[in-house]
Amino acid sequence: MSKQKPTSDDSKTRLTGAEIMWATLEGEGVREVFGYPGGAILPVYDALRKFPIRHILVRHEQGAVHMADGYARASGKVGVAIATSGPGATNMVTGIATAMLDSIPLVCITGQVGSKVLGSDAFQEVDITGITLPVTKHNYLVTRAEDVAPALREAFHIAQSGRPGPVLVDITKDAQQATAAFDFAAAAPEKVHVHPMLSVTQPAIAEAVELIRAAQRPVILAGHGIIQSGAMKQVVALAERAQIPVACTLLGLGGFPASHALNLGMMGMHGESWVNHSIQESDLLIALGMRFDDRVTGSLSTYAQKAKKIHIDIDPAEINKNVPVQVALTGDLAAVLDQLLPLVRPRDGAAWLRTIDRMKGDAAVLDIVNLPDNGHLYAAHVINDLWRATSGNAVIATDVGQHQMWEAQYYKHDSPRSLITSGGLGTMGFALPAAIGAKIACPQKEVWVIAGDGGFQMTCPELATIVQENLDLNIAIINNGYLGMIRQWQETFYDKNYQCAPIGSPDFVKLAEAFGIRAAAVRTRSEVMSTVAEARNHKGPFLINFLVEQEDTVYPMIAPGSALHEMIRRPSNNPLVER
Ligand SMILES: Cc1cc2nc3c(=O)[nH]c(=O)nc-3n(C[C@H](O)[C@H](O)[C@H](O)COP(=O)(O)OP(=O)(O)OC[C@H]3O[C@@H](n4cnc5c(N)ncnc54)[C@H](O)[C@@H]3O)c2cc1C
Ligand SMILES: Cc1ncc(C[n+]2csc(CCOP(=O)(O)OP(=O)(O)O)c2C)c(N)n1
Ligand SMILES: [Mg+2]
Repeated sequence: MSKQKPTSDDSKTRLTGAEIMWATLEGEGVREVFGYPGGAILPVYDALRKFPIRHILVRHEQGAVHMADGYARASGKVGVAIATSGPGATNMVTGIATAMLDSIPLVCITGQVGSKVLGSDAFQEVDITGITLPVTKHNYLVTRAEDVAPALREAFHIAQSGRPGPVLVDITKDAQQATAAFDFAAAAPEKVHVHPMLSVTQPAIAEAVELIRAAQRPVILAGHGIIQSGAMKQVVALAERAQIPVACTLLGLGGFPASHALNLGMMGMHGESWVNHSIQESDLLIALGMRFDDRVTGSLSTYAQKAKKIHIDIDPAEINKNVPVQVALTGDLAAVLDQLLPLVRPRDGAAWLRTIDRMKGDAAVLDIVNLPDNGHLYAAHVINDLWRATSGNAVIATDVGQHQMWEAQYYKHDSPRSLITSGGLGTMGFALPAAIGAKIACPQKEVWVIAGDGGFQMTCPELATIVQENLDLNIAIINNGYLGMIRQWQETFYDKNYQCAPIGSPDFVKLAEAFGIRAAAVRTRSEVMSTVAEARNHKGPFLINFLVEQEDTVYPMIAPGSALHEMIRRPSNNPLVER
């Protein structure tokens, strides 16, 4: 970390460490932060009134980090969360790990006990830099007021450069109280980490171009890195010029428009069968900003055996980590594609696209919109209806479980940053606070939470934050009376031994009303559209408790450790039947 350079006239710019913290955030362009006070961070809260920054008081520090995370995912900016030492800091850990696993840029600031008592088991002392070392991109313990600005400026730089991620800055109470000279410009990081195009040499580019030219059955694997790099246009250009079909990861949804004719849909454990079969039959995979997660590959020893692979990713650690590749182009995706695209010649992909269409014909789900109402309310129908009602334009924050997978299958995302979901850590309780962050980042956008009855109960006290901030966002609880994804695994792999899978809930309508939020329950399909319309027309938050079919299963599914093509398909009596 670079130390702030001394200025010639310190007297004009001397501030407390706490004031320096806010002034630095202001200088970094921060307008909103999410936080919760406590003893070791009180000097910071005392100084807040002097700065034009909106502080959103949360109900739990995990919520603050998920809000900062949702804010970052929706806007592309760095999210900021603040907590006190000890329990405040440890409550942040799940949120930080969630952001780390999905490469989300955050700066988390914690108060720490005084520097003189560090290591003495002082009141509310925990070694939060030690605890978060494995789940942060970097972290700092700041013990002097003059180091506050340089540490924070470096934290912002690290959080958003290269592969983004969360950075924690722990500031002792005496560092917040002491004074130091403040000069924002002088506190800029000395070492700016530039990410060179590590292996983007002309021969490597030429090799990639030749692999694309020669391929008969290419597939683009579209990942989260497309959205993070802002490379959507380049990816569409590549796919269209070379007529290559595109399969998306969960976090890549929206990075390539769902309605595009070349979009196959989501790959992996709950991807549609034609998507996974295309990958297994492919002779060239072009992986763009995705990390071959195990939810995506199934068993590695049987993964895409016939395919050569090109991997474009900003993080060299991802290259050859899970899947060996023939050509690696390590750098920012948009910049790499800018070099590659002019060299790619139009190709005729019709034969391969026809083959995939035939696979699709065999497995395509009938348009569930047109399925007759059989008196049951299926989660897939609810989500598909929500997609139609919002014309696919809403920002959706999902929780984790079956409803998350149905959302991925039945809400079609055409634009980037419109799906906010915890992929890598799979953190239940994420959706509600993340949606709050998204709404604060993008107040003009329509924002919906889609949460399960289990996960919603993990962070529902944040309903109070929605009311406090007067946020106009809507909540859909997909209430199946179960920890549904757990029940599904027990049904399939544990002989239907539904241990601890049924879960009771409060009356969610009454719960919402107790917070001052309008709410309604929906039990039949015929009520879905009218209730969604009521929620959308209502000025202010609205919660809908969808009482859906209890023992419903997400298909297709790949059992853990199985090959990508060994899918458990929809049984013929499933309401979402296949042809
Ligand atoms: C219940 C559950 C079920 C799931 N089922 C599925 C499933 O069926 N299918 C599925 O796909 N996922 C599924 N997931 C999600 C899965 O666990 C992973 O989170 C997801 O596949 C990761 O997608 P990704 O590799 O695109 O994104 P990330 O994990 O975010 O990786 C992004 C990659 O892009 C790179 N990158 C970042 N910025 C840039 C840049 N500027 N330029 C170039 N590269 C960049 C990064 O280095 C990284 O390698 C599931 C999750 C849960 C919780
Ligand atoms: C914090 C946390 N604890 C446990 C899990 C394991 N888990 C994954 S899905 C799931 C069930 C989710 O139930 P619910 O929220 O009702 O959603 P549903 O699957 O029914 O749609 C559980 C317990 C998790 N992902 N996160
Ligand atoms: Mg449930």
